[in-house]
Amino acid sequence: MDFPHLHLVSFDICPFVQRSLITLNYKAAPYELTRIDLADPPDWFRERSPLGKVPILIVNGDTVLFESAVINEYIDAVTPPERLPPEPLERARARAWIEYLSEQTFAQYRWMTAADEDAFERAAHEAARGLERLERQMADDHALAGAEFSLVDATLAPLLMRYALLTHEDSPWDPESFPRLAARWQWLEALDAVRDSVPADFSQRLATYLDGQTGTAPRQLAAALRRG
Ligand SMILES: N[C@@H](CCC(=O)N[C@@H](CS)C(=O)NCC(=O)O)C(=O)O
Repeated sequence: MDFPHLHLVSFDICPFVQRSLITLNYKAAPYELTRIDLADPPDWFRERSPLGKVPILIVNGDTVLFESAVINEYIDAVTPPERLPPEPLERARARAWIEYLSEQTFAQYRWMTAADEDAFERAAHEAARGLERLERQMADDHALAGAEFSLVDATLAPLLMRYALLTHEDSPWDPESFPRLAARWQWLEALDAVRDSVPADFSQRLATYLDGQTGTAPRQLAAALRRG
């Protein structure tokens, strides 16, 4: 069977797209990339993306896959060896933690874009609880911190990359409080697949996006990003 033509449709600062880029990079899969502006998406994208969201993966020009977790499993399946456990229960557990990380990604977004002080504090609290649970789980769970890269890592890296960049005194992230997550991030950030999953000016692009939000917290975070 010929290797399928993979065409990923992307928005530069989207953490869900980044998961698929990490997977494509890690698996050294050839792909075509089209960046769109989510604030003004082209008509063809509206027609092809069932939920109006990125990422979508267009396979062989006609079949559209959506939902980053599903896209990643497909990429993984066509580029063996697979990076999910083969045993059904372990595989299901890894998928469950990928879902958990999606919730944490939304919590992070609520924190980054909070419209007022109350919302910012609530979101910081919620995000910190999510990270605490993850840190505890990582103590003895190889689904989360195995010896090798997995699709869970492809999902974890975008979340931790943003926390590492968004320094703020009220950040839910603190490497000293989350040593296992911090160690995993140190390992992940050194991977080419992770480094190459965002544009070189990613911080600036994220800062520009945050500057466009209402509320003072996003602008403070944008300023922190610009300071570097
Ligand atoms: N569950 C989806 C979430 C994707 C998602 O929320 N993408 C955002 C950008 S980061 C999006 O396309 N938002 C546009 C919208 O909601 O209209 C996935 O994992 O792919």
